[in-house]
Amino acid sequence: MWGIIATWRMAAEGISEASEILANHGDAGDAIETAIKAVEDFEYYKSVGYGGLPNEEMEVELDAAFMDGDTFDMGAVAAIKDFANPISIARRLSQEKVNSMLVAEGAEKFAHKEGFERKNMLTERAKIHFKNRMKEVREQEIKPYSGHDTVGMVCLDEFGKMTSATSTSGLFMKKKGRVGDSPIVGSGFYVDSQVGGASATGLGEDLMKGCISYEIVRLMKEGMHPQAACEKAVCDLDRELKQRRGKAGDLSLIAMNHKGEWGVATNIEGFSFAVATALQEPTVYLTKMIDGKCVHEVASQEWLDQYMKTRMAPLEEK
Ligand code: SD4
Repeated sequence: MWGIIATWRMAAEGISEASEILANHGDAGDAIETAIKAVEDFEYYKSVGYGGLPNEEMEVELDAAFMDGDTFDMGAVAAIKDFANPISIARRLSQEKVNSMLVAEGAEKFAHKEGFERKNMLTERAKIHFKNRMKEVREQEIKPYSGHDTVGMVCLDEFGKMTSATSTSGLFMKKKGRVGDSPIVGSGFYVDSQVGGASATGLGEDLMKGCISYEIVRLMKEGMHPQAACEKAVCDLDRELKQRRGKAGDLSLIAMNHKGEWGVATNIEGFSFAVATALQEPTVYLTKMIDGKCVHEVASQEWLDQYMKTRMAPLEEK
């Protein structure tokens, strides 16, 4: 059995590439890195890699992580600027026994020394988004942070090895140096090849309060199906946050177990995800929570076409 699951529609092309690697007896580390790079490289996805939206100083600071579920090796970068593929740097760091999570200049120095590709990640399109948002924030008192989609994945190869990985530009207009859940083990991602893995997208500040990716893996270890584990973890954290703090941020989780069974849960409307396994062609789903249970629907061709059209539509300064 092999399989790969990822947050958001934007992962679909990467998932397709990865599924070919996995079908041809490839490694879960190579497959997941390839899939995440595809998202990082596509400039119209505005919350991951090239084209990612900047912080409040109009700089693109990126977070990424990689974990190997056989050895628990993990590597992460946070608030890194001007490198094309943060995921590859995170994977390289996962081979280090110490110093495997680096931030800002330290991460950049490491990446430079290791010969990773430098790239100015701020696109003209992202600059327009920034200027328009600044104007909206000034005129309409809207929250600057809305509009953010981290890519997070879990992958299983034919040999039983599992990996998990994330990549994000974090929250639009975040403070310089702000780090979310995505590079934080247990919150943005976790994987154990003997059990399964999980990865998150949403409001990092709230996802971290539940160590939610680890919690899902823990529930799967107790025998829960990934779907039940995701639903329980998301509902419990959503409820606790509302009880104690009056509100809960966006929480969306994907998971896969060591058998290639998968699950997804969210507390928002319109969460999409992509999945492919030895038994299932790459498929994009939309999901919503009804009475504590998530209902997944295959995305229609019309929805998929519209998605790309809006992402790539010409953008003008307001
Ligand atoms: C963060 N969790 O930096 C990320 C952002 C995200 O969907 O996932 N957005 O908090």
